Amino acid sequence: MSYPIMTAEEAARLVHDGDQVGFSGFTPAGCPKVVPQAIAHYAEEEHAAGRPFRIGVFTGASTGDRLDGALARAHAIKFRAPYQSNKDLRAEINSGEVAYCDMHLSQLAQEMRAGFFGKIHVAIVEAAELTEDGQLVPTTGVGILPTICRLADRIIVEINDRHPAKIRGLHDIAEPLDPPARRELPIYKPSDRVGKPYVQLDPKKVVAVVKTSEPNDDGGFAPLDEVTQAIGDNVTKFLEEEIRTGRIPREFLPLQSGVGNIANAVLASVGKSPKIPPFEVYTEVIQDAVIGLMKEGRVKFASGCSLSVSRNVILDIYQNWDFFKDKLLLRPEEYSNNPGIVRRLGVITMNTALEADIYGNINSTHVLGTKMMNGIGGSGDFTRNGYISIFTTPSTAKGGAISAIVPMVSHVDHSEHSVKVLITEYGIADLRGLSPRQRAERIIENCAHPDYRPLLRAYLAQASEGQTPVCLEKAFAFHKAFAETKDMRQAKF
Ligand code: 0RQ
Repeated sequence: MSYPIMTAEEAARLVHDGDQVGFSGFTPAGCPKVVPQAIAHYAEEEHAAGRPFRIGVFTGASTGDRLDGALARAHAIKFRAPYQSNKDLRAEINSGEVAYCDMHLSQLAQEMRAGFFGKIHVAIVEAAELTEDGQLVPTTGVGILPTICRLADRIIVEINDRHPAKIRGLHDIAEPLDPPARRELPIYKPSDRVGKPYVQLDPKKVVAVVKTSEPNDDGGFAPLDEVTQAIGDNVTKFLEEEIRTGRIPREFLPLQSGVGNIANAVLASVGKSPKIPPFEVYTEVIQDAVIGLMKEGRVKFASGCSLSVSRNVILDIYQNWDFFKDKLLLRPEEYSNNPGIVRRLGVITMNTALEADIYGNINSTHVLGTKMMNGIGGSGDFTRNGYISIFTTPSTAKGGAISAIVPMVSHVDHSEHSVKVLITEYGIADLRGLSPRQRAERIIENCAHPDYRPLLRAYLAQASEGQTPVCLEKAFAFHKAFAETKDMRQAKF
């Protein structure tokens, strides 16, 4: 069959007010680019004509500015799940204009299939190739791609010729059976394949094919500074000691690392250690540091859901495809983030906190308790099930006016039960096997910024009762001080 070739503007008109729309990709990698922008323009025209136009947006994770940013600025989003990191969308979420459902990424596809979100009308997906019989080869991000292609009535495909046909084979695409028919997902090492190198879709559902050459957005990373370097070195020191004592097997275990500057810096530092053998990565986002370490022979294999790398790095990968093709694998997030597989493989997880409390609870999502930053993403999928789950954070934010170590977190994403190690630029708090009282001592001593240690000790002195010594009256004294004076150091105990 021949597909209807259209412009992005024509394709955008196939999306209607009230539709629930699924998009491919994970981070800006693999997201459609020109059709979402055209939908944003169409929404603005509809609004100008006095007609409503708002859609539900489902993605793998965060997207590019041409998707979340453009649609948010056009006031075209009424519902959003499961993760975002765009400043304009964040503003709409925090003002209440967009209903945002922050959730564990591994669960989204199953919950969509189960009908928890209602009907999915349209799938808009990026592809490197689409054959006449409906084999779709994704690009650099997968996310929920196979599920939305199956659930949607209408599929719009952006064929992006920046991604060469030779990447067929980069992907391992499968969807598990749903309960009660589900069996184990047979991945026993990061390089195991369980699916096909393409998404099989029904060609009759393809209502438009749009051709483009647009590259992924290129965020880039901040250069290492003293703080991120010290955090990376502390993580490395911790892992080296675990290998030395035999608590981590000598051949090492697969690593997961989160998104952002700190995660990228941590992985780069771990990779340089001569005491850590070459290792594998089982993660969701493969960032620049992994590719650099692969070239140095330090990373043997990386399985993820997206290749979220800078533009020069993706060019390097495609130019040296023979070297990379048997070292990289991209899967749907239902597999890359699957809690059962993470537990089975013994993945060592490394994620970033906004704030941690002295008992070991982590807030990764809400600035000062109420304002959404990005979302929990895959951090919960990995943290709860990791062999050892590590959280890193600089000890302070905003020039020292905010302590990342607080008496009580203002929002909980990862509870004390899931968090095994906390690391800042000042040191390592190994929390394994400790009671809340012991954890509090260790976190204050090893991780808090020296300016805040006396304040945290003063708090703890007033919070002396119970298994978890919380002083309910003063638990949010840091946050209250910041709200009143813009400086947590003004907290009074
Ligand atoms: O803001 O840039 O305006 O100064 O938060 O902080 O230190 O640059 O950290 O870029 O690594 O992101 C938790 C957000 C960290 C991220 C988070 C301010 C700080 C700065 C960013 P400015 P940094 P990073 C899998 C893993 C959840 C999802 C996850 C994240 C900005 O790692 O979204 O782990 N994690 N996914 O100044 C107020 C505090 C603060 C604070 C920092 N306590 N209060 N502001 N900031 N601490 C990936 C996926 O799922 C796709």
